[in-house]
Amino acid sequence: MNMVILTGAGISAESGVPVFRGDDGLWEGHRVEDVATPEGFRRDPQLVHEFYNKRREKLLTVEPNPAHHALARLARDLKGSLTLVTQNIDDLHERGGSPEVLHMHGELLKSRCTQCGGVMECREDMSRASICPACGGIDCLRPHVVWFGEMPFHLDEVGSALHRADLFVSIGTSGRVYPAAGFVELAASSGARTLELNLEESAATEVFSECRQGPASELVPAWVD
Ligand code: BV8
Repeated sequence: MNMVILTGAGISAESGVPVFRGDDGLWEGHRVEDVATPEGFRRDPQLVHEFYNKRREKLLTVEPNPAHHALARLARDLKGSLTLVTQNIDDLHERGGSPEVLHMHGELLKSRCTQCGGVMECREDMSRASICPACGGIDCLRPHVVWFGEMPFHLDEVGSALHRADLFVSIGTSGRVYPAAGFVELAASSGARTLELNLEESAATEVFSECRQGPASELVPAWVD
């Protein structure tokens, strides 16, 4: 049984990581164009560093929830036949015990040098770490995340996993951001069954063969176990 699981901000919401869209969503108070595009970073790198520094500080204070732990159990049971791809840039899947996580939108706890492309751990205020330890460049570090208009990571690997999937499960995503939002159609066109686990209806709900609604920390363990 080949399975692909896609997660979004909703799986980390009960850990205390804010989602993007919704009342106190991350995009509230920030224009996406200003904090999640390469143009915004070029215009005002300090603003963007502050946006990600705040999220990094918050991430270091939260813990994985039962949904993350349940997916780690599933990975152990399914061994190599589970592909876990996340839109999230937090490390809660890893801390919850998942052995392999494809971060298609990058990782909050990493920075990348815009001169040499070097990727390094980053757990502090990146705007102060202005020298690249890999190439010695000055003021050349950016968050290692995928902004709007940038190519997501791991698309080839995810594409082939979707092609051979028997089951595609989407957990905690609004289904508004592409190419992730198109994965369900790719899986269905390859003959996979599709299941959505989400707090409420998403933009893609009617495409799924089955949908269950509720908080991920209850839905995911009930489904896995
Ligand atoms: C690309 C940065 C080219 C990192 C993010 C028109 C049509 C189609 C596409 C486009 C278009 N115009 C522009 C595009 C492309 C664009 C796009 O899709 N725009 C949208 C807005 C229309 N996409 C891109 O630019 C992407 N790159 O297309 O490259 C390309 C691609 C493929 C092949 C060739 C070329 C890059 C997209 C990545 C952008 N970066 N963030 C960061 O700061 O985190 S996007 C941002 O939104 C996050 O990464 C996040 O992952 C993503 C999706 O959000 P969700 O995870 O779904 O979170 P959200 O808050 O929206 O929803 C939360 C859900 O959880 C809700 O449904 C809620 O009900 C649920 N929930 C809440 N609590 C719980 C819960 N569920 C369960 N339990 C709970 N307790």
